[in-house]
Amino acid sequence: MTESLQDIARRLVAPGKGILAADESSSTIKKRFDSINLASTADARRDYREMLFSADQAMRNHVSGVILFDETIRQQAKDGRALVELITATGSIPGIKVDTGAKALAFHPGETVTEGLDGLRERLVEYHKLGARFAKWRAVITIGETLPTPGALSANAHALARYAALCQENGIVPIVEPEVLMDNPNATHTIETCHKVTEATLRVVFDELDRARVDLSGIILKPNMVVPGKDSGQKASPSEVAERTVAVFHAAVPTSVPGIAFLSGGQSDELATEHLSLINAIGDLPWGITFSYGRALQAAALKAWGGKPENVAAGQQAFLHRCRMNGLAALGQWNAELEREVA
Ligand code: 5MM
Repeated sequence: MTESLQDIARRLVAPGKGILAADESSSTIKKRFDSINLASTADARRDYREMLFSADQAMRNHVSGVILFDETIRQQAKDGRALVELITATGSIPGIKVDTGAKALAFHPGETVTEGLDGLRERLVEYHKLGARFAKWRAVITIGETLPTPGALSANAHALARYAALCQENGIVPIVEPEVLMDNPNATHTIETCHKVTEATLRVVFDELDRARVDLSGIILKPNMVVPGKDSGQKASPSEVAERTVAVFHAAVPTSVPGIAFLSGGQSDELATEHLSLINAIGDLPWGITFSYGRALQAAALKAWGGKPENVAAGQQAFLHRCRMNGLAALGQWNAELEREVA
């Protein structure tokens, strides 16, 4: 039986579970591998992802879905099984990144628009056959003295909406990711500015989704949290981050959206977990709120693995630890003592 968009979306934000963003494009995974002095070959990328997806306990108990890159959805594990099969065997749902990246937006210096709409309908049909049941598209919004501009906001929101409609037409749940950056060069903006820009961005995104006739009950929103820019010198308390983030959602996210799954955006592993937990601890929220972390789930595992087959168990252990901590955060039950105890 075909699962409905609503059922898939609800499974992605099941209590205590969240999404592993493993959709690094070739240039990003190369950067990650550079940090452990590992050459980024197709086999090394396969080995790394195989290590993560076969971490049985982590996947089974804490990972509702995995976002893959085009290469990965077509790759086989060492035993010949498709990597997608490793994921489904744990009960987790395979997903796919379908945008082709953020490109300079004409007449908008310092801003980008995310591309990938050409041929998307046909690609979605193929990805569905390959097992993907949800997709992801990331729009990038930069804060600067005069940024973001209305032109960049609407171009990105429009593309997100067209992508989301195409996904739903093909039985695929769209993850709608408008990321307001915290770690762009010279990110001196305050938390107050991030608050305003995130709210304005989400309003434009939901206007465009509505105009494109997207069914909000069959999407997942993947936003940033409201935090100060990394060069601002401002130190916001975790509770302020949580309160402002939830205030933005109440102002701009319709309650028909079933789930919100955060990106980590360059926050430290532990802070990304703490913020998520405090957000959930606020309670009485109409959305399922969880993680869809890339760096904050993988950084420790990548380091422990180091590209060496003899370190697979250590890499999986580090991955399990971050998954457990974030699983607790998704329930609003994480605390720092627990983090150190288990570590
Ligand atoms: C895993 O990183 C994703 C892919 O980025 P590139 O296309 O640049 O390689 C990225 O879209 C990711 O899914 C989100 O930004 C969340 O990741 P973080 O690391 O911010 O949690």
